[in-house]
Amino acid sequence: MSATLASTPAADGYRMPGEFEEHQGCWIAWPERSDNWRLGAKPAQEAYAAVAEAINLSEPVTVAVSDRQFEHCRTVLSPSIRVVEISTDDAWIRDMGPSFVVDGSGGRRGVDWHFNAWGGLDGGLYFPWDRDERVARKVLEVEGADRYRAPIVLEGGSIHVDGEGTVMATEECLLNANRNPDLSREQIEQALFEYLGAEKMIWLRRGVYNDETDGHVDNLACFARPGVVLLTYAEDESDPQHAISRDAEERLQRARDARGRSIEVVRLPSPGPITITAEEASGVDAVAGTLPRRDGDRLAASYANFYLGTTRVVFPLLDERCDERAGEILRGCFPEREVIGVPAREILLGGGNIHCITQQVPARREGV
Ligand code: KQY
Repeated sequence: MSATLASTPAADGYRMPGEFEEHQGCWIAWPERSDNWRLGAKPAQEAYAAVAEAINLSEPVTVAVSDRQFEHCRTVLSPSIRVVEISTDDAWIRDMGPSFVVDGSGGRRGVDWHFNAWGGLDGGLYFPWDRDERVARKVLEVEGADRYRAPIVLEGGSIHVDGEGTVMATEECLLNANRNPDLSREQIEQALFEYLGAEKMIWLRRGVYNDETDGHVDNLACFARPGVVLLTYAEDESDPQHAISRDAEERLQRARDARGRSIEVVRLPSPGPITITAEEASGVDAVAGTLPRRDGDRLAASYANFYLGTTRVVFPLLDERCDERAGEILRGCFPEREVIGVPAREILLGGGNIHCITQQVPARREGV
């Protein structure tokens, strides 16, 4: 059972914990739409299954799947992975799922943001999106967590928190006219503070080059822990990603977090540039209203788009020239966790990566 509450997380003493804090589990939604995933989504399903299995060794995974794919999904995944029927429009539970918040007395609730498929009729990625819009509420029903209905359009991948009062996001996404055109920057900040239990905003300018989400921060940077941010950094000055990363690094170096700390930036290599091949593009069904996939288009590849599990970090393998280096950097940042790379090109082809297809359920906290 899940009640919808009229108050806000901040008013009730709840906060969104950092992803590096302990989890109870993780949700993933199963891909199947053939106008986003090539070859009827079969290669993407294999990649999603590998991610689910890798995370399931860190914390219990639940997969949301349509009735059409239930038998197949149930058959290919390990029995210890819970599979539940939930209708979706696509498979990005970071964005359509709830953001969980906790208090210090064992409470756990969820924030259900408004979802408009990354821009609605003004640059959104598909139409309609009403099934995605209901996913957060259904997940909260399954989890038995009460729900806050936040009054703004927001995707979970467009924010990162340090769990100690700081929110990080890009202006490109959150201030985009296709999300909350009637709200000022200050009103958006206020809504984030109320619904995430936070008090300080770090604004980056732009997300990864050519990111179809309008620059989600989770593809560019993330908190490894309070005071430390991992940032995708293109060293090649002729790559448009270089100026974006440099600007983000400068902003982070000037910033102070909610506790007044300065931020240490750890650079991750930028893979590629990686582009779609003609064969890959031709495997995607062309449908009016869905973002087309075209031969030669640059993909928004980034190692920052990883899942930070309780005992394992699961990161995307994207470019054999720098996969190993990315893994080493992550191992250096998370010495107490196992760091595992999973082939992720098929997820990238759909427009995101491992962080975008996952949603952690934090452990309840008591006595804090
Ligand atoms: O990166 C994400 N958080 C989601 C990407 C959605 C892409 C839809 N084609």
